[in-house]
Amino acid sequence: MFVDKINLTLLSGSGGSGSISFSSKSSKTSPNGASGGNGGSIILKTRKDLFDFSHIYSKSIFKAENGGDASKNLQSGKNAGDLVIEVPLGTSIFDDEGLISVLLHENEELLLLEGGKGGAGNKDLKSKRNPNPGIAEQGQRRFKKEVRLDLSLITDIAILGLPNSGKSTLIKKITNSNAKTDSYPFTTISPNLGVLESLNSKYTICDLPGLIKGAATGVGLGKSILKHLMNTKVLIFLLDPSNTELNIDEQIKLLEDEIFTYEKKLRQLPVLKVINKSDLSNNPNGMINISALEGLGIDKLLEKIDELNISSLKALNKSYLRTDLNKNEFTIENTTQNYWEVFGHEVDRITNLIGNEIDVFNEISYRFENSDISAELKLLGVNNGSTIKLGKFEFIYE
Ligand SMILES: Nc1nc2c(ncn2[C@@H]2O[C@H](COP(=O)(O)OP(=O)(O)OP(=O)(O)O)[C@@H](O)[C@H]2O)c(=O)[nH]1
Ligand SMILES: [Mg+2]
Repeated sequence: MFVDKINLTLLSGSGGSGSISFSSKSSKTSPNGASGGNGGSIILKTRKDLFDFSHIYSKSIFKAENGGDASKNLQSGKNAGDLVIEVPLGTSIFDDEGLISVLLHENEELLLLEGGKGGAGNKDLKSKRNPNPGIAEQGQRRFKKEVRLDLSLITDIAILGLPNSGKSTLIKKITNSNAKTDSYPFTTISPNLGVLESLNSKYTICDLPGLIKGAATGVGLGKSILKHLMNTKVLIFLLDPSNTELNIDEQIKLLEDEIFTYEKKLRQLPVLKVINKSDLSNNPNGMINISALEGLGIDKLLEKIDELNISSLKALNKSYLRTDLNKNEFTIENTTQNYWEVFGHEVDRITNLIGNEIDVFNEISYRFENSDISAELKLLGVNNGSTIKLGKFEFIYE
């Protein structure tokens, strides 16, 4: 089964906790609690020989390992390995805010979800303010993300036509594909890929399901066919003179209408208009005439393909990466008058401390005062005496 859309739930690993311990030499003690290990991140990586998501289809939840907790006396926790999910070239990644990234190149990596950072031990929390802290950070909690992956196949040439025009017969004839062909329409319901070796070059070709009127607005397989055109460089319109409903010009019009309605920039791609089934009728037309079934005119077609110098052409899709990924975020809610509640990862970073109560309180106050949250609250006009809730901590703003 060809899977070109998939939803995944991603969970990175939590960071391990730092430790609280002290070395004591004679009467002097000094903190020596080490840091916890980082949790595993989730990375997408493209692999050239993948052409859909069927290898991850049965597994929709991906969970990276947690970092190890630190032990006493300078023993750090172990960093967890990253979880790498392999995807085909041409993968677009979306979350509920929209497009995150488009991966088009071989071995391209996207750090999609960072692992939780390991917590600092009391050794690393030493400061002028507190040279002998009895506190450690807990590991940062895991991050969770729901994403949708959508594939637009990367090919040199896409064969388009109405149902039954002979697209699959053609790809079978000129490539190593063993696409299914039959005399009824809609034989092909997902793309077939093949590699064409001409005298000069090698091309990847894709035979798509038949296009019908309304495809661009979702009729039939519509958009799930047309999206593959975003990563191809040349279109072949395969036209069928034996079609009893639409003549050649009407077929061209239908294909153009649907393709350009879907995306007007597709006008930039070169189109080879090819009349198939020329064994059945004479077509004294300026276009390329072939019979995919009987192999007539194929040499001429390959010649035309070579003339396009496809390696110098570009597909429409561009690499893309949204920049706000993995940001330290927070949201502030002013639920009732003089009561401000703050949520998000930045809150965790400030408050995830364990140990001696006074040291914990002092450290949180210090972090809060130096954080973007404090600056934002000022901008929002929070009054002195208001209550601020940060995670499970509440305090009065002054
Ligand atoms: N006479 C003749 N018949 C052909 C030729 N090419 C394809 N056919 C026939 O046309 C019918 C449809 O061929 P397919 O290759 O399955 O057509 P398709 O465009 O892939 O069809 P869909 O996948 O349904 O869109 C089959 O019966 C083929 O044998 C040709 O050059 N000459
Ligand atoms: Mg077909």
